[in-house]
Amino acid sequence: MNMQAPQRKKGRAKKKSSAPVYLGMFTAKILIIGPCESGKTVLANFLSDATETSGGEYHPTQGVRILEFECNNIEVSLSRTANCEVELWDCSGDHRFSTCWPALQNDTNGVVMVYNPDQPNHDKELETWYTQFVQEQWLRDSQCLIFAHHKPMAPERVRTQVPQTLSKVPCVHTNLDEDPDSVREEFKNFLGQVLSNLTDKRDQEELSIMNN
Ligand SMILES: Nc1nc2c(ncn2[C@@H]2O[C@H](COP(=O)(O)OP(=O)(O)O)[C@@H](O)[C@H]2O)c(=O)[nH]1
Ligand SMILES: [Mg+2]
Repeated sequence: MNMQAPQRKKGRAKKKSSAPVYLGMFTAKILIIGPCESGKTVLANFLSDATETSGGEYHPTQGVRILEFECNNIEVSLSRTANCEVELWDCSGDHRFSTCWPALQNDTNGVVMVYNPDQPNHDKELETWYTQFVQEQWLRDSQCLIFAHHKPMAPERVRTQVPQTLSKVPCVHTNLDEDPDSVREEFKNFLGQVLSNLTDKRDQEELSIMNN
């Protein structure tokens, strides 16, 4: 994409404009990962507006499902907006599919980790996913988001905390019954971060081409 700055004539006063700059249409590959039965598929369907329902029965995802949808008017940074074609990869939490992980990880722009804070073992699991999919893939923490997902009518228990290793990753609590809009909003903000990383990388590449 051409990102040339508009040329200005010398001597003229800069005209201030408050209208946001539109950066164009991007494509982003986002993975949804985390322990089994944490709500990854439910959240992926919700975010992509898929009408599929399981009627309350649990159907474990086999390997991966890819959902495609458009998300528009994303704020990438102050006064810069973009549209995005999202490829949401709803991955199975079952480690028997780990042979597919390299294919899932290839060209990933962002990772959403989902866990159930009512499940005492989920913190350890989350750490494993983080190590494999973020640290070992050299992704930045700003390319990650944690959804602490609350299922309806979950019993009040001692809530599992996000482990220390993931303390720099933003974590938001999601409850589709109580506040579905904030889930969409948080995801959109996250896409802004992902696109900001993408445009920074592209700007750097353009600069290094110009300097060579
Ligand atoms: N009604 C409702 N059910 C949920 C919600 N989140 C998870 N579930 C149920 O919990 C089970 C596991 O969810 P699923 O998204 O398939 O988990 P995954 O293995 O992480 O993909 C399914 O039976 C879902 O119907 C939710 O927000 N609302
Ligand atoms: Mg699933």
